[in-house]
Amino acid sequence: MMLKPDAVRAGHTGAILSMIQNAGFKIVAMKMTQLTRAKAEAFYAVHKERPFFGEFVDFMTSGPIVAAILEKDNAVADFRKLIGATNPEEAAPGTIRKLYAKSVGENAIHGSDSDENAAIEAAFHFAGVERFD
Ligand code: 3AN
Repeated sequence: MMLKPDAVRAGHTGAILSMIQNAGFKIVAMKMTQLTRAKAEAFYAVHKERPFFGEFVDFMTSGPIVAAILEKDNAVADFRKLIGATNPEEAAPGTIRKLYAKSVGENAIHGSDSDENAAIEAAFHFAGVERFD
């Protein structure tokens, strides 16, 4: 998962990490870092043809993010339930995006959409010695 620059800038890091831990996720790796343009473009490469891509990369590189690897049974589906819909207006009450997201682009948090992508994204952010799973 990543806490996006809007959430980190607004000082919501602690509150969101608390929600994640209280929902039963174990943090097995974590760091604060800032994505370069090349890294953000690589991370979101599947979206590169979409009209919002350039603007979204501007936003994702606009300040620090917090990246973490989380563990839990059924983690991908349960985490997506916890974070809520991409568009905060459609996110269910009590979800992280309902509470903290500003818009469909600046939506506070990223969660992997499959176990396969979770493994790819974990390797993108963390070396073996930074992982405690
Ligand atoms: P999710 O992050 O919920 O899996 P995706 O995969 O549809 O959502 O979108 C990838 C990222 O692109 C999202 N995190 C979102 O912030 C951004 N995004 C999606 N749609 C738009 C849009 N219409 N305008 C700006 N940014 C968008």
